[in-house]
Amino acid sequence: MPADAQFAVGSVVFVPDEQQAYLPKRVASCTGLGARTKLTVGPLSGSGGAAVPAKDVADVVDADPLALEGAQDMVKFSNLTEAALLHNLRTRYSRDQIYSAAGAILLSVNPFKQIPGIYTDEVTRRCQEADAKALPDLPPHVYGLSENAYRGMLGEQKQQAILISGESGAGKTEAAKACVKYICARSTGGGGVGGGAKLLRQGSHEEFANPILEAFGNAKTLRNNNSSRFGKWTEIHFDAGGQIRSARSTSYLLERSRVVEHARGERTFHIFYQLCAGATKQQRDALKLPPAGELRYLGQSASLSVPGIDDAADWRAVCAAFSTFQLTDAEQTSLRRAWRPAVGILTLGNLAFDAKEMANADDGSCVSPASQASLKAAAAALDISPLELETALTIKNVGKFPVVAVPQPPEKAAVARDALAKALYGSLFDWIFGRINEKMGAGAGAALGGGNKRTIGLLDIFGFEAFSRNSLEQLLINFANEKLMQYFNIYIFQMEEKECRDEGVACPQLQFADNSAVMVLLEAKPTGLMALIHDEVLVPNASDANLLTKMNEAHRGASMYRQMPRAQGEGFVVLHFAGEVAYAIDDFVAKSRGAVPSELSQLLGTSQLPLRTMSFARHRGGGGARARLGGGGRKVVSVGRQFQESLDSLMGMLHTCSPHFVRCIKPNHHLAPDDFDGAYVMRQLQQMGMVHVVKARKQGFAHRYDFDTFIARYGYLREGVECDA
Ligand code: AOV
Ligand code: MG
Repeated sequence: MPADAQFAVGSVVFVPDEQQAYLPKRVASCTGLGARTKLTVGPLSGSGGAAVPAKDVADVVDADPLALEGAQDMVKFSNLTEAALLHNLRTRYSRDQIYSAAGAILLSVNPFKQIPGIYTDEVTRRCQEADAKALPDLPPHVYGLSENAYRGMLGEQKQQAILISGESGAGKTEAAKACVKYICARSTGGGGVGGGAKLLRQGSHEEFANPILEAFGNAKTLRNNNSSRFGKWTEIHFDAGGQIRSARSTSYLLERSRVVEHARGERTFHIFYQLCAGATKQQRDALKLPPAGELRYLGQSASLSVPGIDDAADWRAVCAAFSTFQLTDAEQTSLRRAWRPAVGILTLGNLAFDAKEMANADDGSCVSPASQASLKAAAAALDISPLELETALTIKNVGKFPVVAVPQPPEKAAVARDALAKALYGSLFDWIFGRINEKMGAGAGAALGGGNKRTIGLLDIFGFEAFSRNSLEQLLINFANEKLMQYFNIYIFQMEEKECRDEGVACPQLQFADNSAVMVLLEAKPTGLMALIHDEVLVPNASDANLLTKMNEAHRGASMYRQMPRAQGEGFVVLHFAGEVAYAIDDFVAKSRGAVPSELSQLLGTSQLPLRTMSFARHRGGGGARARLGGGGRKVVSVGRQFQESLDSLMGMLHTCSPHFVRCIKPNHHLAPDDFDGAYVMRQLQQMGMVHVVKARKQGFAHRYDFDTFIARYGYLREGVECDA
């Protein structure tokens, strides 16, 4: 290369590209240095070339040969750039190698197709039989990562956590399922044990827990046809011999609002469509289930069926899963009764209210004549009196001495109806979760981690969300992602620096995507956004407008906070680590209260259904934002505060674990196989702070063991090695 040219003719460089972020090109000619560089590039093979636009020249970088090859571990690049990371993933993806490593972090690019041979017994065996020296050199795989966690659990005597992140549809849930499948297979071979452990060892977590949890907790969204609408922490507990003893899952923030409304092109939870499509005539008659097309909450015909989803077959899988459960007769009866609240919710959705009726009726009720049948059906399904249901929805008791019955306008009755449907579904979901936990042998009420060091936990939590319209749900989800990012930073970067200091070795200055400023904005007390939202619920004149005023006053001028431009409506903007999100303030206070009117909670207490055994009472901690029915005079815990508390307890536990990170990437928007949208993938890599991560891993010390563990794993290397010292 001439001394006065930036790039050598014939060398390969990564050139900015609007659609693909960067593409590899061969240098055809190059003159000048720095800002004066004039560059023409052509295809990798063949001749010819075109000038690189002046604005892009500064971003052209030499291509690392390993990235062109598609290397297993990107920490090994000598010329580490974001272009190299991207191209390495692209090259591997084109060969159906969906996994890559960045040191100890596993990257997974969703193939959106079944790739033969990647989850076979042979791959399991290879990971299981690899010795300590060979394991890190195996092709990157979730099985290898799970094997590492399994060995860590046995060897380090420390809880292990597999933390899976990525945006909606990136493959988190599928990765989590693969990990559980591997771990179940890995720990088989011991003597037979009863109950949950046996079910797990047989791999039945796949066969029965997943179909049930996905039926109740997943839905079709625009981003994923099987999107998890809740976060999940699953723990698997082992005995000293490494055999599974029990398992337990905790759910976080079920998106209950989806029960009553969903965006165009999306659906409510799968279970409702499965019930309608799959129940036999006899079951439908017994449940008095109206045809799906008549049920408003299902979104009418627009979203009843989805190409690629067979609701009737899925219903059969859910029913079969319930049988695999090995339930007692009493449990089966109780579960069958769980369909009744589901029907109750669907028929409630058809209740309509109108003001004209209110004027005519003696009792001030506004239930429309056309929905009298739905009122009866909902009351029958919920095993309560129709008259009392009507009264509870349409009349509010105000004051204490005396109590005054105030008829509610149609809009308020509709809000009460939806609040009831959401609370019922939340309770049904918690109840199903509890039954599965019992069956898995962990007991419904066990604490996170359960104090058992021989545990592997898996976190499959909703990714960062930034829609055109965002509300409290998105703020909580993004708050959870900030917390995980903070944990990731602490683990990867700060611990790296601290350990270097503690060990007395020189540590390079590490750059990382520090999100501490936004964490202060969100969780500082007493003026962080989470605290202000919680406190607003407690004041007598609470309103969305007052809340917004308080937020604006507390954070005017803060670097991570802005008022939403008026033209977009009333709200605020947070500069999250993964990008800016504008939150509309409407309904923040009501959503944060999340309560069901006390009239309705009292009424449901009279039902003979398992509703009463469902967790209608308010729970503090664990289990996320549950249905809370008002009344009872207990201390108010807002939805946000409850979520914050359950996250804090999860984080507290994670800080005692050895983490294993899986970062999932979605290759394109339209869920298609063999389609790598470079610009879209690049945005995800940037949001994950991946370039900083790989640089830090390279500069720092990628693997850390205490002395004893190190000797236990690598002691064999001493044998036959002559030592000068
Ligand atoms: P998510 O959990 O990350 O989204 P999923 O795990 O549900 O995403 O994956 C979405 C879809 O991608 C799945 O239904 C599969 O069709 C496909 N897929 C994912 N991983 C694989 C794989 N390893 N092999 C083949 N197909 C795969 V969300 O739950 O929406 O954030 O809230
Ligand atoms: Mg998921």
